[in-house]
Amino acid sequence: MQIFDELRDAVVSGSLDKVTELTKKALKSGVSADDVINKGLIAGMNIVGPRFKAGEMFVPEVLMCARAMKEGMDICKSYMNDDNSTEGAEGKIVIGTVEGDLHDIGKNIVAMMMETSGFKVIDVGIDVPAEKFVEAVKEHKPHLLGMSALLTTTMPAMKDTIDVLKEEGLRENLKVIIGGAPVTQEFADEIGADGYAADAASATELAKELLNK
Ligand code: B1M
Repeated sequence: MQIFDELRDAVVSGSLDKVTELTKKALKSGVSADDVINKGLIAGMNIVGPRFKAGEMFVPEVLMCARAMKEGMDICKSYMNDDNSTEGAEGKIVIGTVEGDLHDIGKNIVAMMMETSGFKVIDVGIDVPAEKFVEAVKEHKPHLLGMSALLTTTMPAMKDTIDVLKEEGLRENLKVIIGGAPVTQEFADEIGADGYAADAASATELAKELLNK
């Protein structure tokens, strides 16, 4: 569909105005928010990633793409959240990006999808130290803790958080799920997480499965 190509290109060029306009246009014409996100916005970031890696795009440009993408997601969220009546019906999750890591696009998509699937989501943000995750668990008493990492160097912070949860006696009644581009099921097993998900839809399914056990 042409609108998806236009949206994808608007994300790649980091144009906030164009992404805003096209996202609204697509949603108003009846395209689902899921499709706008997956076929337009994420498709754009999938082009940005390799270009960034190849040195063809630099941090300031990628930040503009991220900002445009976030705006598009916020607009989608307002469409998806028309009916909040199921909020919390599936359970409660505290979610954040681990210490040292500032990437939040994927985490935000996971949070948004969980929220629209009936979870109450407490988003503790980016660069979250183990102690802050633990504080949030104590305060909100969630069923699940979700951690995201995009850097190989910040993956160990997931294990650190699980270790502190154990020390504080908070691990037993809590399901821990992890994700992010460099994270794998093998890593999840290695650090004692309850599960790994490759994308936002799988994260939501996994969360439901874990709570229904
Ligand atoms: Co960064 N960055 N970045 N970056 N960045 C990567 C991750 C990188 C792979 C690019 C590359 O060089 N190839 C590379 C990491 C290499 C590595 O560790 N092996 C990298 C680097 C090196 C860096 C810096 C060090 C660059 C520098 O400064 N020289 C720096 C680090 C800053 C820091 O965190 N301390 C940096 C900075 C940035 C920006 C700020 C410019 C920007 C982030 C903006 C933001 O997030 N607000 C940025 C971006 C955008 C990227 C890439 C291009 C795109 C990431 C993204 O948003 N993808 C990325 C390249 C890439 O991944 N191909 C890259 C789209 C998003 C929808 O996918 O996040 O994977 P993703 O989320 C998915 C799944 O992974 C999953 O579901 C999501 C939705 O489907 N998922 C979960 C995510 N979290 C989950 C949690 C779950 C379950 C599933 O359960 C709880």
